[in-house]
Amino acid sequence: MTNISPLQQERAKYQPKLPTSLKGPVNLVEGEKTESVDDQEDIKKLFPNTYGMPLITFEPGGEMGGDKPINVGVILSGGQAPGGHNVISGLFDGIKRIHKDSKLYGFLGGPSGLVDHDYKELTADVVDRYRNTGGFDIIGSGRTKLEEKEQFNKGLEVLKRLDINALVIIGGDDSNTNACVIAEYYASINSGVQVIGCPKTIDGDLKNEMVEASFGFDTATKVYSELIGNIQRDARSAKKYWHFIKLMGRSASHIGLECALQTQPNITLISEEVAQKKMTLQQVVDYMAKIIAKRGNMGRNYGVALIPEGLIEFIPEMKTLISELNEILAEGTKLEKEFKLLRKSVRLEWLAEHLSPESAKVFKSLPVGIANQLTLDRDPHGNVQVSLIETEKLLGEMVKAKMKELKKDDLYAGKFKAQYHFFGYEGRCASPSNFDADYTYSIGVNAAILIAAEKTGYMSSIRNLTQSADNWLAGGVPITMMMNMERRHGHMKPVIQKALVELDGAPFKYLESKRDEWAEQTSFVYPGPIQYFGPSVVCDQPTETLKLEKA
Ligand code: FBP
Repeated sequence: MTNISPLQQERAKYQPKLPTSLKGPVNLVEGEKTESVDDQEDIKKLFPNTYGMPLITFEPGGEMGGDKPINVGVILSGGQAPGGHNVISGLFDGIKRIHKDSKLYGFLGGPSGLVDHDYKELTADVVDRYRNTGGFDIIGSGRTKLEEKEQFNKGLEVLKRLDINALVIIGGDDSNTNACVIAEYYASINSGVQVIGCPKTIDGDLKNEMVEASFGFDTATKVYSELIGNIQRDARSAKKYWHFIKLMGRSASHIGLECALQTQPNITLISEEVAQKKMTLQQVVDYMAKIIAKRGNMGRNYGVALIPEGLIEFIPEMKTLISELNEILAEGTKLEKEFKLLRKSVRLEWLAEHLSPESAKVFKSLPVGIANQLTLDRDPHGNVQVSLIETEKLLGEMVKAKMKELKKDDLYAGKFKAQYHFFGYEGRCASPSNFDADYTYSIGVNAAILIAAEKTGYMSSIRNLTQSADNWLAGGVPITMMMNMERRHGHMKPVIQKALVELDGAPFKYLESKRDEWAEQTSFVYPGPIQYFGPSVVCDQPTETLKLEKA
């Protein structure tokens, strides 16, 4: 017996596809100088060394590549996303291609590994064991925020000791914000260490004109869509449950939207739409109840509702409440310290007294469990940990009450029974789809070339992703280009702007055109498991979101 599954053994042999431009020597083409997406003056002032750099494209040919080894340190940061191991294997192969004596070091357990000097060399035999596998276990990940000069200087000590030329940070918007801050600092002190970011997150909210998708989104949404499809088949077979499915994705609803496009459920809530329409919690419940009643009155006492995990933050009254709670609970403040000293039983009451009268009213109306979940520790970047809030149950309870009311008024003749699910962790470490395996390997090789080109403060970017991998465009985007100023932990900070679902974008427009039909009819699609082998029309498809965005 071996602990490597037969599929894993086969996947180990998979050779990820690369864009033609990255297969041999490359030419670096500089594009236009860039500006940040917003707050240009502030960002320029904060990043004098890395602001305004040009876009970079790599084209086949030329002399690129070095005659000396390059040593690189790599960090996996934040939540797991399928393909992280392939970024590392691409990076490894890339630097070895530049010089056979190049070395790759992995900092362990996320950004803290750099500060604590906790690392290991990633040699060929280590890297080979992780090719095309899911997970981040090759070096582990973590959410420590790197923002203090002391941390950067401590990190620099080990980088210098190991003769490391560049640090590659594989992370989401917050981690790449950190990458940008470190790049700026290391450039400002002429440290000789470059910093390159790589776009990771299953949430799909790290994207813009130059970064078409974050890696992991493709695989994770395929896994969730398989599970949703299975549940839809169960719902249609048993005909007795409504399944309320909360989907990860933090603030943005990209995951919910993509899964809806793949599976055609009866209800899909999109947080960004709820915010735009300024819907109250009760209005969201009424919307769901109307569909449930309509189906119930037709004898269809079953269905599937997709709920983005960040929904609660987008309901205006909840948003105000959360931001007031964030201010009160901002780490290190007088109020936060006071709050932490209180007995658990009096905490909610105490908080209500410190909120505005409107927010106190909302706070008191919530089930105690949900109110408590809203007070849990923020993550190191100051975000509410939405994955810990049981929004699906909150909505389920409120819908149940509404169905009773409708029944009393003779507007509903069906039966409502709910089952609850939360899909998130199930998809984050899945074996990467061919798309993610190819995309991440390319991101890694591309990062190695950016390093050889002596660039810093850039994100490794692969575009044109709806084409075959041969035609993908490789290059670099200055991270400052994606930044704006936002309030975090009670202060204005430069951060990468999150990409939320665009309500005038093609993916949402398509959902909007279909959802009434999907609500009333049963139009379920069952995508089945990810296919790794077989016709490319089944195996190598990008997400529906990307296809619609690029159509
Ligand atoms: P990243 O933004 O770091 O990629 O994390 C994404 C995510 O999976 C979110 O969808 C989810 O809200 C969060 O991580 C959960 O965090 P944790 O792993 O700390 O429970």
